[in-house]
Amino acid sequence: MPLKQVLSCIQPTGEVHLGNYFGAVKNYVDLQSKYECKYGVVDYHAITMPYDIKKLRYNTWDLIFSLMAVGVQPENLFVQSLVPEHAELGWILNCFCAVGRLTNMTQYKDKSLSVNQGGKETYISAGLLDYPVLQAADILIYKADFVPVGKDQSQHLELSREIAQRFNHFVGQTYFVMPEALYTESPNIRSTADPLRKMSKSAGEKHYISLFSEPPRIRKQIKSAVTDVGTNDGEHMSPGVANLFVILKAASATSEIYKNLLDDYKNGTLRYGDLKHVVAENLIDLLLPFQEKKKEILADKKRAKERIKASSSIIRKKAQETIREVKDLIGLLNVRF
Ligand code: AQP
Repeated sequence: MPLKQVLSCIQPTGEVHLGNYFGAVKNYVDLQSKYECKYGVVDYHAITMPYDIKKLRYNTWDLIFSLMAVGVQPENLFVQSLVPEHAELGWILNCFCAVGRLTNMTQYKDKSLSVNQGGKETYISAGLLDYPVLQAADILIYKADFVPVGKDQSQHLELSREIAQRFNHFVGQTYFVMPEALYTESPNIRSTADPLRKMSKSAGEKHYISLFSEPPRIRKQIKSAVTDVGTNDGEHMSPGVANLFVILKAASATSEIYKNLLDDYKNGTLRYGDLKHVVAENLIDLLLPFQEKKKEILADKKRAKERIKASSSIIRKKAQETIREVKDLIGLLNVRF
């Protein structure tokens, strides 16, 4: 039996944070032993919001190095703009998606609001509206069975399925596979500075904890995490405390520590300072080996870049095959020059 296909993507818009890692990237690593996996660093997506040209190129490579450092195998990694067939399929799939579905997307609404924050005169790009269709192309082009993502992406994945269904109906055959989301046990990490919003880079520096921050910064960020304003009654856990428990469970090698602290919480004896200390130290224990590994990769950047160019070229072959089939199916010309 051929192995099931896994595909997921991540935007090179800055540092990898705990939300990305516990919500999706940890699964990227674990799934590699069971499935045929492909993971894209999606730079076409990163240009849908205002951005800095030099930073984008830096961020693209930095994200590649970070993913390698946490255990993603280089042969499974590719850079989206090195596989331009994603954009070609994206165009075709645009014609199988209603505009109204795109204007209704939560992320479009949130991000288009943030574009105009800060008083800078700018505009909402058509790319921002359209990026869920490109995302559908990212997934469908590899006929992925499973897509490891955080909960914030569930609406986009549903749209990918809808687009696939509409396409299949039009061509009169089950051509595209219906992709399914794979969630980790912690698919929704909140900002420690404001637990009512998700941990995210675009919300600003205090709203995310980078995997590659120095230990003193991690301690400081966890120490200043919002817990609750009232007293702990052992029953109604506030979003901030719940988030710290989620992070601890995801980071901690032993469930014993987690269980003991949770018992303290239930008994009303938990001191938040103690919880924060344990969370910070467990995080640091988890992250230090990643940080060491990244230093090794950075010491031979050239080699790492060559490996990713090679893997992108191999992965591209599969994307080209799909494009040829799709063009045949919908009546476009297929000429090999
Ligand atoms: N807070 C989160 N909890 C769980 N999963 C999360 N993901 C992102 N934030 C959380 C998951 O990480 C993967 C990569 O997502 P992305 O490319 O959208 O990452 P991002 O743009 O870097 O995420 P940010 O920081 O949240 O960016 P903005 O602020 O621009 O939206 C996805 O699988 C996502 O679900």
